[in-house]
Amino acid sequence: MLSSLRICALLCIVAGCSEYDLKQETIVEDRGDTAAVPVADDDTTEPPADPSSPVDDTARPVDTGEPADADTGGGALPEPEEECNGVDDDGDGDIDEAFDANGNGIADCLEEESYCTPFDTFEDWSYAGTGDWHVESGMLTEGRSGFYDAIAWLYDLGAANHFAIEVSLAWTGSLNDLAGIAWGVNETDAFVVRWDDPQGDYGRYTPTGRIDLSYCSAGACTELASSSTADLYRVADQTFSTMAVDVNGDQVTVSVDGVVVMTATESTVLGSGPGVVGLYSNDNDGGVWFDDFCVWTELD
Ligand SMILES: [Ca+2]
Ligand SMILES: [Ca+2]
Ligand SMILES: [Ca+2]
Ligand SMILES: [Ca+2]
Repeated sequence: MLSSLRICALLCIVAGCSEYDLKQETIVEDRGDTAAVPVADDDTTEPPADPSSPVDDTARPVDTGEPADADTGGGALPEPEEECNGVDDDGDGDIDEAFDANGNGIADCLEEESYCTPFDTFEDWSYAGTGDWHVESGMLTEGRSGFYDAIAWLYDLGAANHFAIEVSLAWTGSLNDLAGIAWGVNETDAFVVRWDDPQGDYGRYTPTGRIDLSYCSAGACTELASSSTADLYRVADQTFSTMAVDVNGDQVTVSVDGVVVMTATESTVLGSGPGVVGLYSNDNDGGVWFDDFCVWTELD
């Protein structure tokens, strides 16, 4: 017996047992059991208190308030995505944004290329007046000294509420005045968007150059809108810039090299084009050069 007790005591010492440890274990177990019961009791007692308490009633509407419901609903519904369809699907105020690959202002799915020429020939074109129009090295050029008003035109491309016209423009020499795009042409009458004083040789504008929208009749042009805020200086070394006109209802937007340089709301352009489209030149002593002329219309 004694030897057995000694062995037990020894084992107890080696294992690190003590009376204190045993008491601790018991306390921990008791606390856990005691704690678990009151918490469960508290949970069980809370719901009956809610319906009878006015404070809880007040709290309920806050819990079931609209923001919580709206958040749940917003997360559940998929956000509408913009599609190319002539409708503002995502409701951001822009129609078919990010669907204009060529940047002409007309959505890809709705546009029709009505005409495009790299000016290898000038055979389909007509012109009136004293302009010196001719094709040279695959470009259309016009230029001579003296005041004149020259419009070259193509055939009738029909009517559209939304149309866009683009051309590449360059200059050589000096004392170049006005060059641009024409539509709704009836020989010497036309709507024109013109780029004036591109080399600043006449010092008319600061910064250099100016864009205007005018209606010209037999050489007399009535200005409808203009802007000279953009720097439109270009060296006369035959380097091309792109001029683009977007007419959407009564809204006219003019861009140069992809930057909007003039916007106007002008009721007289409603239903004006594209019709007979063309190019405009006035008093370009050194010479203006045109290339890659294109016209697009938006399908109904
Ligand atoms: Ca949109
Ligand atoms: Ca759309
Ligand atoms: Ca486009
Ligand atoms: Ca001139």
